[in-house]
Amino acid sequence: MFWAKEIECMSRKGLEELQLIRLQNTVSRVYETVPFYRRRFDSMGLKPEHIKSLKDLKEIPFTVKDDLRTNYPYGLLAVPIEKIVRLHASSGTTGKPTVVGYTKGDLKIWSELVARMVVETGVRKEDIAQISFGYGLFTGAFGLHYGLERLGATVVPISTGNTERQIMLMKDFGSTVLVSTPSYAMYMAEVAEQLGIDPSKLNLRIGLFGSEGSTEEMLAQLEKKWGILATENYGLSEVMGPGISGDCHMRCGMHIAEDHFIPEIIDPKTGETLPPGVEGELVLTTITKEGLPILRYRTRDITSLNYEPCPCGRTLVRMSKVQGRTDDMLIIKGVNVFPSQIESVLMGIKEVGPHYEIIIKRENYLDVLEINIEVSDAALLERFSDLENLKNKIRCELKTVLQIDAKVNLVEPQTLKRFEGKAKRVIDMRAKK
Ligand code: DLL
Repeated sequence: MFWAKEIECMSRKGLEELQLIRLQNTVSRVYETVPFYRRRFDSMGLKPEHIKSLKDLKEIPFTVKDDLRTNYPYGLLAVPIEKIVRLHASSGTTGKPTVVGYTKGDLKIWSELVARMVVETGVRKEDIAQISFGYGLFTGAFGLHYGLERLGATVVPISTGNTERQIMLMKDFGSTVLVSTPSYAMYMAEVAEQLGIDPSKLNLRIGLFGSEGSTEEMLAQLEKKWGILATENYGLSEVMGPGISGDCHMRCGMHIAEDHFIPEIIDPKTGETLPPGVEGELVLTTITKEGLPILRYRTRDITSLNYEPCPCGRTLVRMSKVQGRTDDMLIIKGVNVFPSQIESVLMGIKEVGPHYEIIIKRENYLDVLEINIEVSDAALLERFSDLENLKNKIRCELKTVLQIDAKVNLVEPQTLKRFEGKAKRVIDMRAKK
């Protein structure tokens, strides 16, 4: 039930005392060892000893992804490179990736935190965990791998791809836990069905899904298809990787490992701190990292924090599902639209499947939102009036939620692109004009 009960169920007062000591240590350390932070602090007249309470965290300037790029590859490391035993990098779509380095101590904590996170969902050492994340510079596979091994579970490091083989081995090995993106889990279920295997009859009991957003509706579909408890976890490479937060078995928000990270929610426009419960951008400060400590990192992920005690008994704050990223919010005809809002509507309509594509174009200087979505049953495409009714229904529901019109194209099952890693469902063609 618990991995480290004394921490996971700690009183807020005790936790804050621990956080303050660790924060002060981190601030002093980066001031001494990372010229980037020292320059910033000096230019503001800020000294490590000015951080007297957790409230003083606000005095520290934000760190953003560009700071990692500017200091590429090793400029933000707080230890000499000889002390770094592992490098990972995040897959930026443009320019140089952001590089993160881990000391032996960092790797130990990382595996402990992932072990803690998977135990929260109900994973135990008797489980057989199939890791269907891509192994490589991406933190997902190695992060879960060492955490699950730390717990004592049997790890199957199958990586992504060759989906038919994934299903065969899942069956033969009797895998009980699946680690993947939610979109890949959905695709794997489809491949199993094509092979004549009912995924819910396999041995899987828990899904550990992360690395991309998923709606409640998508998780509910995964639960039904696979006959599992579908849980979600969150993380980002700049701060550590997976293990920063994850669902417990109650599935009512992802507990953040607050003994290692201090979360804040800010207004992404003004940078002002927002109160608990209010949605905004998540900012994280690491308080135990040795290799790459990071102060007030702007994640760009939109979420909110809930400090109410959880029915599971844990006192660690819970973050809500990530609503989207500040940089994936689309502005269509002047209206703010998150792809997750579209997914929620589509997943609620039983005649269409979970595979879709969002296309934004500009026609005659006007934005046009177009959605391609697979119907669940190809026979529907033959029945013109049913098809039109379904399109109208989807259009109306989208309009109610988004306040804008969308063009809906219903396409045959299994014709849209499938994803083995993070899904890319939005094609914004406006920038290309
Ligand atoms: O995706 C770390 C990770 C791996 C987390 C495996 C969980 C499982 P990056 O590649 O650096 O690291 O991408 C980080 O992915 O800022 C979010 O925008 C997004 N993300 C990660 N988990 C979730 C989630 C890993 N549960 C970026 N829900 C983050 C929504 C997520 N978005």
